[in-house]
Amino acid sequence: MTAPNPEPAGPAAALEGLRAEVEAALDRALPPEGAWPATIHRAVRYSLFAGGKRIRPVLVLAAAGAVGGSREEAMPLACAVEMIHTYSLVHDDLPAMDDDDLRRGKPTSHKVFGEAVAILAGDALLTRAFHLMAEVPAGWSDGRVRRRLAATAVLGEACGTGGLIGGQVVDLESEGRTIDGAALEGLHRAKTGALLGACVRGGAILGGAAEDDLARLARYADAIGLAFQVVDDVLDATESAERLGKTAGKDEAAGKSTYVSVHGLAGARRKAAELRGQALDAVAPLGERGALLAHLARLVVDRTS
Ligand code: GRG
Repeated sequence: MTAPNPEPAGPAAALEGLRAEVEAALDRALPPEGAWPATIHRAVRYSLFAGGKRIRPVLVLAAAGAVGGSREEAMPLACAVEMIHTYSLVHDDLPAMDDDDLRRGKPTSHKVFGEAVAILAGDALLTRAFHLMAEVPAGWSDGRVRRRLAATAVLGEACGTGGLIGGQVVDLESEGRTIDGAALEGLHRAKTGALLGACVRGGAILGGAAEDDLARLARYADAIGLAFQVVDDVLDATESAERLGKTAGKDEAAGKSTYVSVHGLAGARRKAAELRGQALDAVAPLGERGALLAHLARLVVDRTS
């Protein structure tokens, strides 16, 4: 394995550096906008470079770094998770699903390119994500190939019917119905938590984590995966569309149960703070190595968009 990359001073500076590296790697991982057929590459790039926060790829790189792995080793997964996340947003916004006009502060893909191209842009992002994970250079050691395969399996499971897809189906079925706290938690752990969990677990696997660190990072992943959605529910209820870059108050309008409707605003905020505490406790034994993950846990809970 290649040597760990040095971190710039402080987690905030490290985070900015990683974001810039992710932007450049995503750009390299896709055909240029004018490549044949240009429409699909324009649509893919329109959504992928629309200003996402890049929380998921940074989590991959931070998890790999926390166990001594390199960015080079983890970058394909970092790009793959952002492609998959973007595909899920493009498809979620379609008229057949959430029927939304605004995403990442811009008109949604189907508003700009039409429904058929938006569906295909999501498909292209999902396909390219797994293609990228399968691009293993000749000459890699068996151990390195096995780690890449294991991370790919973690990613596939998180996107499947037990994760992202399953959570989305339950979410669609729960529109206009009241669900209890346990059902809501199950839905969120699948729809949002599974992919975030795959970022941390996959990054740790690619970094060559030992069993005890893997278990710590899995606990961290479970906590922030749920915290992310609890905070999303709070923001949906309290923030403007302008700040969120997407339609606000949609959950309530669609008659969906949320952490806020089930537990109240104060209860949802308490839950998010409790989960942040669990995430920080999980990575505390890593000391300085876990500083970026700790910073990200605070960002996920304290974010305002
Ligand atoms: C269509 C298979 C399929 C799944 C859709 C992503 C999703 C599942 C639904 C979108 C609605 C939603 C609230 C999802 C929860 C995940 C979430 C909070 C997404 C937004 O993630 P951010 O805040 O977005 O990281 P950016 O734009 O910053 O990347």
